[in-house]
Amino acid sequence: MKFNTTVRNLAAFAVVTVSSLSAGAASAAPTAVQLEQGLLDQFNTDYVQDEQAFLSNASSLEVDLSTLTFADGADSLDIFFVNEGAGYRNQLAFTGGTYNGEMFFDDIASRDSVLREWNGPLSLGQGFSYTDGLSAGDSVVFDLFSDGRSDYLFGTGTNVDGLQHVVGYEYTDDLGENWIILGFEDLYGELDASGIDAATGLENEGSDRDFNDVVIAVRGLSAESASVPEPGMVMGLAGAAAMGALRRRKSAKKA
Ligand SMILES: [Ca+2]
Ligand SMILES: [Ca+2]
Ligand SMILES: [Ca+2]
Repeated sequence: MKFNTTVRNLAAFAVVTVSSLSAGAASAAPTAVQLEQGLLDQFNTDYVQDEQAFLSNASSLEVDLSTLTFADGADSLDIFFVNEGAGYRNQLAFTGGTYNGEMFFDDIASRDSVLREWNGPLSLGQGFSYTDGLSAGDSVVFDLFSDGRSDYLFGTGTNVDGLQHVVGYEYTDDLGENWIILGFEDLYGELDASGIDAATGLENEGSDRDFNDVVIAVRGLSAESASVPEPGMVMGLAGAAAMGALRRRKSAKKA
């Protein structure tokens, strides 16, 4: 009798374990989604920089990307591929909530993009919807793996070349939904820099700083607007409030 009880308990335990594991995996898996054509066209027109066109105001971001969070009231985090103007085959991941380095596009190339590849697997506007694993206020960070070599985050401090590699824009659609559009630069170094970077010993890649190497649109995030930074000024984690105070002090001094 005791033997039978043990077997039943073990069996019950095994069933519970398996079902909770499979439920967890299923709830975390993203759903494939497609961006509405009108919005895709709009984002391509407004936010995809011409190939090799230097984006001179990359340090004057509309959006302070260090403040990206999962929005209060959002049902899901939806990430859509808008375009790519890159010869490299890049990867993109995000971290936030229960996701740690979640790779959502592992080969960013398309037959229909600015710099197309015949065997590119992505179609413009395709994306993923994450419905679990994020709570309102969770910070969300995106990470570009440049052809599997360097990885670049928002900001300058953590990037190997000390430069900005992401620009962000905010867009509100006709339904009142808020979008964050991110444009990434995948080449190492300052504009047109070549040879070895004396500061790091790494090789400059003759960057065009066009920030169109990957462009994505994301729904379900909120961010603080960036104060227009002084030239060369690095936005810290102190955020918009501290920035506002600093600007007020500067204005007062000038006046
Ligand atoms: Ca490009
Ligand atoms: Ca390409
Ligand atoms: Ca570029």
